Amino acid sequence: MTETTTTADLDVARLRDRIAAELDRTRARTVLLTSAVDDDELTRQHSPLMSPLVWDLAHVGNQEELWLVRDVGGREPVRCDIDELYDAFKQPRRDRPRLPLLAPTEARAYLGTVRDKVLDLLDGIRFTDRPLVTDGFAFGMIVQHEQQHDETMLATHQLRAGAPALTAPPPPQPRVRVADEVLVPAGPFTMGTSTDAWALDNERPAHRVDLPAYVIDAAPVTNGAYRAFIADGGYDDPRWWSEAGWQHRHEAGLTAPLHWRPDGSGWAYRRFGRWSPVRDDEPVVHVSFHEAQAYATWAGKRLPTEAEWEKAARWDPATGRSRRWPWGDADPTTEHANLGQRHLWPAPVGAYPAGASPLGVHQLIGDVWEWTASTFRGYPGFAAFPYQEYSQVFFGPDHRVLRGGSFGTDRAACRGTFRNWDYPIRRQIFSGFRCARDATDAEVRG
Ligand code: AVJ
Ligand code: FE
Repeated sequence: MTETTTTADLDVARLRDRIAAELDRTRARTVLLTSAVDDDELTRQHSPLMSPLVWDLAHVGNQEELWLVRDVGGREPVRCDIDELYDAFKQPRRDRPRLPLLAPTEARAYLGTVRDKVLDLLDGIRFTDRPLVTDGFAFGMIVQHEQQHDETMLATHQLRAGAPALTAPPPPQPRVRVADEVLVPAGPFTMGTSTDAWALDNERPAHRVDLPAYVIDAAPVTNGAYRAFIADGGYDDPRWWSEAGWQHRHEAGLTAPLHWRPDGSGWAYRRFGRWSPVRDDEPVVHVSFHEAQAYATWAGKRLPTEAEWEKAARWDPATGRSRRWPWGDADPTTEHANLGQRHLWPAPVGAYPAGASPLGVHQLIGDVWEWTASTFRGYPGFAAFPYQEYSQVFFGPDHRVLRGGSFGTDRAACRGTFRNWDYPIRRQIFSGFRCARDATDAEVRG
């Protein structure tokens, strides 16, 4: 009998290698985030908004067990006794520290056991038997899930009161001067995707959206611009705020972004346990949707809809196509965007000229998640896959969409179509924004 290696075999081998590499790279990040502090810091709750770090850790392993070991692999459970503890819908975040959670050592052992089984079953997989494994989707979903919790753990580290645990080099300096605004001409573009193999259900399907001409900020709103809003009494003037925003501003006593404090005549910003002066040319981070919306109104603008954000990020006027990323279809390098926790805060405007979109819109990917005006909804033709609890149960008026990823987002967990969402009052996430406005008649005529 002769054995032949077909192109299909090589493709399968290449996909297996890629999955193993992504799982490995992601686990190294999880280990970094959970070995940087001692067991007490891992098991305490640093904010009622967040889980103890050790909950995120075991939850990541439990999701990997549920989807890859049990569902994809059809194997025996590793630990079916802990499913309930790590079910995010059964355990509200504020109650998690009082649960009988696995201790850090047990959790690490559990993750190791699950991962060994996953690598073992990956060895024999063909990626053709069911939609769940087509093009390695379930593995991609689990990589993204772990990366999302890694970003959540990073936000927990930012909330820790204890000694600094994480370090990274500062982001690059500006290389170009960036314009204030960019005109996006009227016309249709393709929003979402039907072809990106690891895109999640809420990014699907691709559909045409026709937009009138609009103007969008060429960069995220900076600390310097935001300071001007504060200095102008923006937090004390109800004209700029929505009714819900104004009410929240009072109840929560908001006066500046989270992690800011007055510093002489200016402001300081606490980044992962260290105070430093607020730098005017960096995108503002740790603001809520309500603050973003108030700023935009004060500036005579508004927040972009997510369709406006995505057209500015993906639409290529030369071909009419939508790209996967602002710079093209290739995955980001360190030249394109401030992603992946390589730096611990946003990069100044102008630091990533290679990452600009064809229309010249900068820093759409990385630096800060950008609040949009849009509530989180399914696209026309949406179908929940593989479970309703990933996206569908969050559809409705309560959540606003954020786009683009932050300095703490991994490249596997963002792209031009990726949609994040949160409550409009939240700001412990790495959230900023840019503004947009309708184009004037003169601008439309050129
Ligand atoms: C998409 C970031 C809003 O963290 O709640 C993690 C991702 N879903 N585990 C979240 C998620 C299930 C989700 N966000
Ligand atoms: Fe989760």
